[in-house]
Amino acid sequence: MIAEPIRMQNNNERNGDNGNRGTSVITRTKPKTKKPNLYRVLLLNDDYTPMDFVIHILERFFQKDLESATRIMLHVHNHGVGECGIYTYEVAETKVSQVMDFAREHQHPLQCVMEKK
Ligand code: TYC
Repeated sequence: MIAEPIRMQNNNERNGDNGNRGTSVITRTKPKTKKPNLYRVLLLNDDYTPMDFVIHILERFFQKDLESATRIMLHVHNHGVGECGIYTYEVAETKVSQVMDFAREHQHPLQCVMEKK
């Protein structure tokens, strides 16, 4: 919770009557929380990217252990698409760029996309 000063105009404050008179500061006590928009980062299947390369991607960029990475890779292989993680916009965008750059460097056609939750 953040205490936020809010300037209030008193009843006795008149236009042109400046200085410090006629003002008060109150503090907001209601918790003001905003849920961030979240984005799924997805891997798409293709016929050419090696399974071990996809597992490596999941370990390196999505902090998956070998077992989770293998499970997600096989899910993508069998179903066409799978979730690597859920992030705020900027983090998701960075993950997608990192994966696409790394796949391109290694000349694999792997595709990574993000979608709003
Ligand atoms: N289908 C690929 C193969 O048989 C493996 C693969 C899995 C590719 C997941 C991409 O996102 C992917 N070598």
